[in-house]
Parts: sequence; structure tokens; C-alpha cells
Amino acid sequence: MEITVKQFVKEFKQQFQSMYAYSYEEGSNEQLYNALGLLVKNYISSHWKETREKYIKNSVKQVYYFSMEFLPGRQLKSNAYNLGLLDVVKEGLSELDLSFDQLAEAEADPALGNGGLGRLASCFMDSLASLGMAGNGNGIRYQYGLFRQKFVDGYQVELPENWLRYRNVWETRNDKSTCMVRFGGNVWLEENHQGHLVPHYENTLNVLAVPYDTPMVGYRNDTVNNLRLWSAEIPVEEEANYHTIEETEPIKEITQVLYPDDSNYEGRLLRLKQEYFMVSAGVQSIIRHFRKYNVPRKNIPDKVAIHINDTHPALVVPELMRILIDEEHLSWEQAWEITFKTCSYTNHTILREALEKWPIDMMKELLPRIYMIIEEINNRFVENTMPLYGERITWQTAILQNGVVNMAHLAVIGSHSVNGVAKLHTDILMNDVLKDFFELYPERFNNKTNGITQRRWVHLANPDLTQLIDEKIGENWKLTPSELKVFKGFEKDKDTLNKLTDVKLKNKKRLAAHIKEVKGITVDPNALFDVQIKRLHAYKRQHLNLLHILHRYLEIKENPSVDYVPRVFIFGAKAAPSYHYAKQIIKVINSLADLVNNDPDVGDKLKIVFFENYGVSLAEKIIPAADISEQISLASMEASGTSNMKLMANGALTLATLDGANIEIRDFVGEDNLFVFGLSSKEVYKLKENQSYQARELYESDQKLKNVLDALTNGTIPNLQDEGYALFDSLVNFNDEYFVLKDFASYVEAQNKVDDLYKDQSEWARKSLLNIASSAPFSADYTIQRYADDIWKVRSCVEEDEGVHLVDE
Ligand code: OX2
Repeated sequence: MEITVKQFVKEFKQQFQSMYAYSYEEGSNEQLYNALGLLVKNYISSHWKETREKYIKNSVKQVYYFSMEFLPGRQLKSNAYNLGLLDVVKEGLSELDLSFDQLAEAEADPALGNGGLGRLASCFMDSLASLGMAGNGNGIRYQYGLFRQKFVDGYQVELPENWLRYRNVWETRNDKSTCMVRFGGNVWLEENHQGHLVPHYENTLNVLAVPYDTPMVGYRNDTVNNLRLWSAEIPVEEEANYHTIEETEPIKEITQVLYPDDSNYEGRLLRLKQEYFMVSAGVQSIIRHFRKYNVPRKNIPDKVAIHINDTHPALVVPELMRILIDEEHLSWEQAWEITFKTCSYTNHTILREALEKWPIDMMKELLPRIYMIIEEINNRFVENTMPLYGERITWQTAILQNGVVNMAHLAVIGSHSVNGVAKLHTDILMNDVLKDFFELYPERFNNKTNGITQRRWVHLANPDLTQLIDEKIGENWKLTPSELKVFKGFEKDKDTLNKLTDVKLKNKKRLAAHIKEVKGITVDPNALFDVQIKRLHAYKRQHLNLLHILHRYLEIKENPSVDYVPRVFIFGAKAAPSYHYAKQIIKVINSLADLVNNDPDVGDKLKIVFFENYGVSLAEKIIPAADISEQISLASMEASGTSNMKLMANGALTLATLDGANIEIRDFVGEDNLFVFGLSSKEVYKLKENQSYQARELYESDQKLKNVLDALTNGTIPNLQDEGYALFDSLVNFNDEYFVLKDFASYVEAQNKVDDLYKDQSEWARKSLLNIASSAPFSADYTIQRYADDIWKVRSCVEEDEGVHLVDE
């Protein structure tokens, strides 16, 4: 986009004045940010309009990515960057004596997701637009995002996250495109005079779905796609029926707050309401938009791909059937053909408790018509499957089982494609979790390893590294990520390695200053920065990390001259509010931090920093400064992981079990350039199968481990209630579900190797460089290209010389 600094300055001043009626010099950071954001949005708007018109004019196939979660992060910087305006904006503001970075910090970071799943959705939005593909997001505009986490006396406390407090400049309320969503009531079918069975409804709760659209800006290719988030309101014509504020609550609450858990099966009725609300509004608006294309309905799958991001939006299947049958009057067979060809599904977890199952009674009462359709899908499935595959497989794969609706089964049966998010994960789906389906429909299964957008996570989060890469290999890698491998050629170049070390040190100094500011802890930037950032969950094993730190602490106390490399252990993690055990782990880590950080015997050898309120913005600060990336889940449990990819791309060395995408990281970077430890997933399966694991035996036979575990309960760690006992119990008395003790020794050994390597700074830098240079295959641009080719069958709509182009991998 061509805008001069002079023009920008003039327009910025006008924008500010028109909004606030005084001069920008008097503005607060929030006001200045709002004015700047709206101005940038103005610059976006013409491309937004043109992209939409182009798609319709050329009758382009559109992808709709349905997700209950999006974690876009702050958008000012990335929008300005993708537009090619970042330098102009920075320069213009500095002419006005304003700091871009300061204004950018005033933007709220929308926490409309729990973790990896939501962030993946947002990385995909960025890549779809940057590849010039017609990709739309469809989700919920939660009024409150995921809770804001605070620590009080080391305990997690959850506060409401009012991200809309200062308005959201990126969204556009689109009153023209509202839809009505119906809940509850009675439904019956009656034959009309054309012989169609049509549903009649009475006593339904009618909710108006209002879309808020946000531009998704492609990287220098004039493409701007749409993220549509729905908000629930009372229909205008029904307002008179509501007499008190309380009566309006059941409607307002539908989009009030994000369900704060991505692993436990809970949530109940409100969550189901949210899911159907988002799905119904989304599908209605797709069908409405499809009509603009003027092609027969049987061609819907040629023009529309609907992606089901985990099971949460799986009601897309019966909802699309409902609209095609009840409103478009197609036959069941016609509707099914369209639905199945249009939908595709990604599974993100093998945790049994996260595979959604809704009580049939609840579904029937809340969504009577949808339940009828699910029942019919199930009956037909059973009828077709039974004669071919027999009783066992048929009942194992049915949608309705033991009083519940199995949403994963609904998603698999209603989709032409089912994918996992890393090679190992997809193998586990095919051989274990969904193995009966793999027998029924082997052709549906495929793997799509996750990816991340380098634009946000490297170009913007780590400008000094980006500049170094540009200096060495030119700028092509920004448009063709595979070019990054050219950087490998510099692994022995002293100048490059020194500069890489300097960049890391600079990033670490910046993070150290931030640590000082928000935590009051002084850390040495020359220490090794060891990072574990992700949701807190027992399978991710933050407590294994904790046990190792405790082990080091005990060693230092016993022998103050022990030769450990100074380390800063950095954590960022929220625990689901109802996940008691995860919260206990947080408390123990915080109490250990108090002990270690204030013990003069320890000094700089060991520091622990547990950041509050981990999210996208904090990740952008931490990741460029990381030396070690902790990816230590029990093998087979982490579907993919994406922080592993971000950290690698910023030059951290991975310390990992062979789980999720860690395996592919190892394959690309080579065994010598990361640290692998622990059980393999095969070994985990075997141990579980033969039930031979005895955690207590390990506790009793390994003196070092015993010392560490005893320190949880013998008063070594101050200021604990029963949290140390709870951990001890789970690990020793309840046989350690996630094999923490089993992997402890090899983890400690790997950590010692980390120390040894860190002592050789140039060798460390060489391996760091190889990690950066091997990270291109994890660009979400490639991931999206594979979804586009194999699943959605969509192509780029921009000329080959524009924007990102993927020559090879
Ligand atoms: C997460 C998975 O736990 C993680 O391994 C993966 O990288 C991410 O999704 C993106 O695919 N909720 N969050 C996840 O799964 C579920 C369910």
C-alpha cells in the first residue's frame, strides 16, 4: 500500500481530532491507539470490499473455518505489517513524538481461546489471507475472554477479562446479516400440500445472532478475508416480551463468556447452547451467501468447504441437513450427499475426557429438530454398517451410545475428511482412538501437521533475528519460507554465529527488564533461559520440570560449588478454574520460586519466574528470548504442540519427549540438534497395557528421586498447605498416571547435557542456527496449502508474483 509519511501524519491528526475533538497531543495511549487502529482499518477497508467482490464475481470456492476459539493476538502491528505500512506508521508517529510500541501496547489482546487450538485457528486465518485464498473464520464474540490470571499468595485467582472495555476498533457490526437461532420448544412434522414433511415449531426461544466482522489482512497481496464472530441478542420484534433484566439473561449469557477449559468434559447446557448458536448462525449465513453465486444447490460442495475445528462445531452436520431439508426442500439423500462432501473435521486431542458427549435428553430438549436429524443419521448409519461390518464395529462407531450423543462420531460420519495434527497423533487416531472408523473409512483419514505464522512469531516478535537473516540470505524467505534453509550454509560462519548470540542476548536483556518490572525478580541475561509455556495440565508435565528444579536446588544446598550453568526457569500457564490438581502444581511452583529466588546459597544458579496471565502478547515477549524449549509431555498425549514450533523458529533448542510434532522437529533438525529423553509412545502403550508400572518402587529405589519427592512434604518448600502432599500422593500413592517418575532420571540426564552444551557458546549458537534454518516446514502457509490441496480443494486467487508463494518445502 502506497502511503507517504506526510500523508499518514496528516490523516492521523485528522482521525484523532474527529474522534475526540481535541488535539492528539492531549490524548491518552488508549485514545491514540484507537485513532491509529481506526485509521489503519480505513486503509484496509477498500481491499476488504474488493476481496469480497472479487470472490463473488469469480464464483470462488470459500472455506469456512468453524471454531469456538480464536486467539488473534493484538492486531495493530500485524495489520500494519501485512499491509506494508509498518515503517511509514512508525516514522510518522515518531515525527509526532509518539512511540508506536507504546501505543501498540494499549491494544487489548482478545483472549477468545484457551490455547493451541484457538491460536492455530488464528495462524490459519493469517495464512489463508496471505496465500490469497478465500478463507473465512466463524466463531463467537465472547463478551469476556478467558479469565485474567492473577497469583495471590502463589495461588491462581481468576478475574473477568473485559477485553471490550475500550471498544474494539477492528470489528464492524453487520446488522444487515443477522440470523435467527431457535432453541427448545416443541417441534412436529406435518405434510404440506406438495407432500413435503415440514417442521412446525411452538414455544421456542428465539435468539438474534448479530455478526461482528473483523478483517484478516494478507501479507502484501491486497487480500483481506473475514473473521465473523457472532453475538447473541434479543430479537427486536420480541423486545416487548421481556419485562425484566433477569428475563433477558438466558439470551445474553449465550455469548457472555468463553468456556475456560479445553480438556475436561464439563460445561453443560450453556456450552451446548453456545455451540449450536455459532453453528446455526454460521451455516445460515453461508447458505444465504451461496445464493449470490447463482449455481444449483447440488453444487454447494464445489463452492463451500466447512471445516469443523475439533468436535465443538460438529452440529454443523445436522444443521446443514436441517436447512437443506426443511428450508431448501431437498430429499434426505440429496442433502446428505451435499453435507458430507462439504464438511471436514480436525481432531486435536486423544484425551478421552475431551471427546465431547452430550446427554441425549439434554440435546432433545434444547435442540429438538436437530436431535431428530441426528437420530435419523444414526439409524441410517447403523442400517448401512451392520450388514457389512457386523455388530461390534457398528455399535462401537454409532453416534448414539448409552444415552449420549458422541460428537466425534457425528463429525467423522458427516465429513469426507478426518485429520490429526501431527504424524504420531494421526497414527494414534487410526490405530487406537478412531480405529474402528479407520476400518470403515480408511480413505477419509489424513495427517496435517500444525504450523505457525512466521510473520507474527518471527518477523514481528523478533525483528533483530529477522534482520540478521535478511542480511545473510536476503528477504526471499519471507515470501517463500522454504528459502530459510539457505541459512544453514552459515552454520560455521563465525560472524553469523556471533551476531546470532548477540541477538539472543539482546532479546534476553529485554525479557529480563520485563521480568524485573512485572515480577520484581532480578535475573542475569547471561543465564540459560529455560521456557515452558502452555496450558497447565498433568499430561504436559509441568511437575516433571518442577521436580528437576527441586532436584537442582537440593544439589546446590548439599554442595554449593556444584557446577551448574546459571538458569532461569520460565513458566507461563493457566489452569482451568475447576482443575484442582493443576492449580496445586501452580502453587507448588510459586512457593518453590519464593524459596529459590531468595536463597543466598543459590544466587544466580537458579531462578524461577512464573508469569501471570500467559497469552499471545506475553508469548511474543518470551519466545525470542528462550534458549531451551520444554516439550516434555508424556509421549502419545500431546497431539501436536505449537509452542515447540515457535520456539524453534526463534532459535531455542528443544528438550523433548518423542511426542506430537516434536518427532517431526527432530526429523527436520536432526537428532544432534535437540535433546530427546523419556519413554517412546510405544513404550507408554506397553506399560499401560501390561499394567506393570509401580511408581512406588521407583520412589523407594532411586535415592535422588526419593529426596526430591520427600522435599514436597517435609517442609523444605515453605508456605504450602496440602499441595505438596497432593503432588506426592498422585505420584507415589496413586501410581503416577503420566509416568513422571519413570521419565525423571532420563530427564535429569538430558538437562545435564543441556548444561554441558551451553558452556560451549559457539556450538550452542551453531545448533540454534540450524534450528532456525530447519523451521520452515512448520510455516502455517505450508500447512494451509496442504489443507487447501487435499481437503478443501481451493486455490490462491492472487497472481503468482503477488504475496506469499510456496515453491516447495
Ligand atoms: C490442542 C492440543 O492439545 C495441542 O497438542 C495442539 O497443538 C493444538 O490443539 C492445536 O492443534 N484443545 N486444545 C487442543 O486440543 C484441544 C481439544
